[in-house]
This record gives sequence, structure tokens and C-alpha cells, in this order.
Amino acid sequence: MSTASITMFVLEELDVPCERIRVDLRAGGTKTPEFLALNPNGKVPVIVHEGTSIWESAAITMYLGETFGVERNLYPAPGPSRGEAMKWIAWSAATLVEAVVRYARNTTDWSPKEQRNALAGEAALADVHACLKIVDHHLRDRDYLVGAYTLADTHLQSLTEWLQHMQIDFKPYERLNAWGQRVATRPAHARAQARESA
Ligand SMILES: N[C@@H](CCC(=O)N[C@@H](CS)C(=O)NCC(=O)O)C(=O)O
Repeated sequence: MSTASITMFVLEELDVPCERIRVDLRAGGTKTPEFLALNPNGKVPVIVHEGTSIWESAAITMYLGETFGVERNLYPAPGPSRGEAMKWIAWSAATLVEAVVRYARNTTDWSPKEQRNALAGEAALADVHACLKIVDHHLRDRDYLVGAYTLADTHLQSLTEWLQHMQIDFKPYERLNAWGQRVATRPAHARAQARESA
């Protein structure tokens, strides 16, 4: 499970032919000269399409959405709905992930003990819950983030599964939980999960 999972779920939904290359993060697979030539940040995910490398999971989801998703009814055509999809993808990758990473760095072995700060961890957890409350409220009168199911749902679902894995309490978010269950029934979701655990 890593940020690359998001791209894997997106590709599974789109069902476009592609070569997937597994990178061993613990063995320094993102720091080799070959990898750094594709992504100088030394992080997954990165995709190469028509000879161009694209990194940052949010940019990848949006790029794959506009390139392959519109004709498959998985990404809105240009216009306000497209803007909404981009809004949720960017928000997930920037605002929500920032709070979660801050929480993890202050409360888990993501950081050495001497760098952790319990109060900063508490504040970060409050920020994570504020984000989850926003999505839960948004889902009060709709089944998906933007009209019918889109790659914005794929992107956010991958992150919320990571949050659940991190033991963040989802009990207060009835609508978010119902949305998560709806998304999890998609065949592509099951295929991606099987691929991830293979
Ligand atoms: N903002 C980036 C974050 C990517 C990221 O942090 N990837 C981590 C895995 S979750 C990574 O590749 N870490 C390898 C390393 O730092 O060596 C994105 O959304 O794509």
C-alpha cells in the first residue's frame, strides 16, 4: 500500500493496456538513476505515456481522466463538473493528505521519537476529522462526489482506505461509510485489491 495504489486503482477502472512496474521502496528502488530520471522526487507513482513522464498522484489521476476517462464515463468533459472532479482530487492529495501525514509524523514511527510532538499530533488528527466531516456533509444528498461515479471517487476511496488502515475512526461518518461501501462493490475495485495483495 502506497500512493501508487491510487494510480493502480485508477488504471484498473479505466482498463487501459499498460505495463506495470513494481518498485521496492525499502530497497531504494525510487532512488536509482533510472527512476530519478523519470521522477526527480524519487517517489511513486510515476507514469510514462507517449514518452512523457508524469508524477504526482493527483496530476496522474486528472491526466488519465481527461485522456481516457471521458469516453468511458469515468471523468467529466471540460466544464464545471470537470472542475468539481479536479477540486476533490486536488483537495484529497493536498489538504487531506497533508493533515494525515502530519498526524502520522507526530504519532507513529514515520518520525524518530524525538521529532514527534503529541500536541501537534492531536491538532493534526482534528484537521483530519474536519476534512472527513466535509466529505460526509457533501455526501448528504448524493451517491458520489460529482454526479455519477468518477475517478474523483476512485482517488479519494484509495486514500480513505489508507486512513482506515491507520485506525482513524470512521464511525461518526455514516454517509462517508455508505459511499465507501458503494465504491467497494465496483468490480475494478476488487480487481485492484487482488492485484495489490498479489
Ligand atoms: N505527493 C506525492 C507523494 C508520493 C509519495 O509520498 N510516495 C511515497 C510512497 S507513499 C514514496 O514513493 N516514497 C519513497 C521514498 O520516499 O523513498 C503524490 O501524491 O504522488
